[in-house]
Amino acid sequence: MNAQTDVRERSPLALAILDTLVHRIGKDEQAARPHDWLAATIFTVRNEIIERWMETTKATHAAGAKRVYYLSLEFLIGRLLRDTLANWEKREAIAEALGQLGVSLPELEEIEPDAALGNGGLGRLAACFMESLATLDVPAYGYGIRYVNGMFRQRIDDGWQTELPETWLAHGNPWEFERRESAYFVGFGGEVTGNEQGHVHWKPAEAVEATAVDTPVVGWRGKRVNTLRLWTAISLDPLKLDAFNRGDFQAALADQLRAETLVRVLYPNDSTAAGQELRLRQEYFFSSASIQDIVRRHVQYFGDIRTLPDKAAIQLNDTHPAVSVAELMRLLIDHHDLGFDEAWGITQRTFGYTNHTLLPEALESWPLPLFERLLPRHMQLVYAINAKLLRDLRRQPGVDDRAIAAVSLIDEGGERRVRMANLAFAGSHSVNGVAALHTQLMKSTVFADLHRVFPDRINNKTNGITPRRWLQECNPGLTALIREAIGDAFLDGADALTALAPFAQDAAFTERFAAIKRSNKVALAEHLKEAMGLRIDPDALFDVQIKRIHEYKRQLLNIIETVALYDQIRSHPEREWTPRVKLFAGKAASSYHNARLIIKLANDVARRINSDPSIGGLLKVAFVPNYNVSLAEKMVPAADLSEQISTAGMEASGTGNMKFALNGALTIGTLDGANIEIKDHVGDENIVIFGLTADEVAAKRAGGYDPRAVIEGSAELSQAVNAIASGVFSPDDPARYRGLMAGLYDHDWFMVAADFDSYAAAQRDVDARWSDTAGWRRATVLNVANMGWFSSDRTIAEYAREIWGVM
Ligand code: 26Q
Repeated sequence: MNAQTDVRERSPLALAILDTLVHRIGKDEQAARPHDWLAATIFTVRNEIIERWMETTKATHAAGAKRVYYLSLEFLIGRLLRDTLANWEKREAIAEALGQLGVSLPELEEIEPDAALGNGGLGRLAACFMESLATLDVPAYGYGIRYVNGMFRQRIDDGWQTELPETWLAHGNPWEFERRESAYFVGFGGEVTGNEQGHVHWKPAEAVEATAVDTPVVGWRGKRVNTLRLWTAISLDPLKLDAFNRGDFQAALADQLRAETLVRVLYPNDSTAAGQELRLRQEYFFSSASIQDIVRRHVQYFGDIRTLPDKAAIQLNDTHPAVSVAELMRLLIDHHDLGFDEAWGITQRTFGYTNHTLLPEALESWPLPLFERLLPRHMQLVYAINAKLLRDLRRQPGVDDRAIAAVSLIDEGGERRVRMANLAFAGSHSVNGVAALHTQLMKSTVFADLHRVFPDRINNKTNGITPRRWLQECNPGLTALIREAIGDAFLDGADALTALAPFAQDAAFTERFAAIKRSNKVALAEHLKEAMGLRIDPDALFDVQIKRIHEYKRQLLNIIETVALYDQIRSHPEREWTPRVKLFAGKAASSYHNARLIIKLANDVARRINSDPSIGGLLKVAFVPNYNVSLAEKMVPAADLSEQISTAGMEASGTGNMKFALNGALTIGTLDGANIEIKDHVGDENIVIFGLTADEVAAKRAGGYDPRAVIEGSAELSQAVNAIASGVFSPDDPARYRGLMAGLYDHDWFMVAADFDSYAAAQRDVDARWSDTAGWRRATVLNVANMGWFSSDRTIAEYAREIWGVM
């Protein structure tokens, strides 16, 4: 840290931080370590924010305004200090104050742990939405779980992924406020009894207490501060005195353990996690606490539970909180004495449901016996809802048994299961997809029958990203250049970025733009050298694929093409190859065998290529460990090429694709998810599209696709696949990739072979474009200029008007 300035020159803000350090952290300047300064800074900032937080809450209350509740099992918010200071417009003031204390703000920002309370896109979307809600001055609460261990930390050992616990709370969390007074009982199991008056009573066998922990969410320019409310669990009576009196320490400890276990881990997005009892417990725990909290607040402020839909809009982030539908029904009927039909009307008018996936194996369903054992009252309500749903259906003309079976909340094929997507669909007035193609496919595939019955329910809300974090904060150089060119309007409305378009023709401007990209690449190169000893040339094309590792996202296609390119460079050293750095990062669900193997393959390929002097440094490959929000903030601004190469029809939207394009990377991608809308906005000439369309993929799958013939018909592809299969990249275990490659020959579900030639040709097109420096620069500027529409402010404004009825 820097030399300290004279004590007399300290501003009130510096003195406030110092005072916090001493009185709150209990350290003096000499003893304070970086984490102490970080905590003191956050506490000081938080103090200022609290006033606005209370103001906004009071104003909402006074206005009797409708509130939005975003229920999500994931909030991938990352670090908060830079984001909060930037939005509060206090970053310079705090930097200056800390400077007077000999402390560097950027260094503090860099040691803040990521709140990694999510897997990937769905969790990050929830975080962007929270920021946009506050920015648009929408009264909103995010509800989720305060996982003690969020997403695991990834270490790469000899090329393999190792999962380590993420201990983000090790130094405490100065952002949060524990609200002991906001606590609710959440019961599990037990029995349901009824009396003669028809009153139902559920007596759970066990219960935990959900306690609220609040984090302030500051919108752009500090206009509004909303609340992210995460639930933690404590055992009902921590000491369980009667157990202790009887000397039953085991029982008391078991209770406590059960509560702690509930909020210990975030489940990965793999199908093996589905069906696990603890996951259903988590879903109910947080749904119940959230719905109780919402209902309590409504009754306290407005008195009458019947007006709930006028004052509360609850959005379900995928089906993970779908049991909330049954929970609200339970509270309305059992606690507020409403009749079934009235309760159902209120429920439907209150909920909206967002779907994020079409993969049938990813649609949540629970074995009926498990659901019934854990939630006996909810099981009854699910049956009652189903009876009404199917009864109404029967009255419609042309509804046959097949349609009834498809719409039913219970899957009767084989072991009976409760279908959470059908429950969420039936219990909501709005069901939305997250990109145009995705919404269209919802209507024509997984939800076809429900769509026929409820033709007005499905609607589209194309995803977005917050330009504060994903442009202004992660790319200050580019932000400054844009301001100089077109003024500040884009800071308050990203659509204004279109004013940048004419500058694409201005060579002096595009040169400065390119210089900023280069300096971001230098910064990333330095970081990677420090973090992993990697040496890369900032003048090479940075080709980046960073996202969860999944076969449908086709990291394998990229790796195989890299191997083919490597072969080409060796065979034709006389050609003019574009120097490339291929960067990969992402985590694999720990039980997902092929995803782990793909990580190992990327590392094996990297080792071999990087140590081959014969290609003269023209190609470098690296797998960067522990991908998270903070790493994305470093990699996105430094990318030249954004890999968005999922099998068409499988990526609901993607949001990484938006982040790259907004930071002036060109996309190489399939016609999938939001890539299609990105193409429509940036223009066909400024994006590189390849591969099968979703319709073509479906047709191929239906009509005898022969991957073996495709592989054998492509010299480049078969060479690469055979090299990998025969152990060229794994001499220590030549059989390592035999199974993975055999899968391509056998079925190739993800159409890697089918799209290979088209992808390889697209990559050579990228090379050609890169050689045309002026053309490349023009295209990158036009990407930035046309990406404003993908601001999550636009997305949230659409939700607010069309689903929630606020704004
Ligand atoms: C389900 C059951 C049991 C355990 C875990 C899960 C689970 C957890 C996380 C299922 C799915 C997820 C995450 C899904 C996800 O991130 N989907 C992505 O959502 C983004 C935002 O809409 C889209 O852009 C991506 O296309 C989509 O893949």
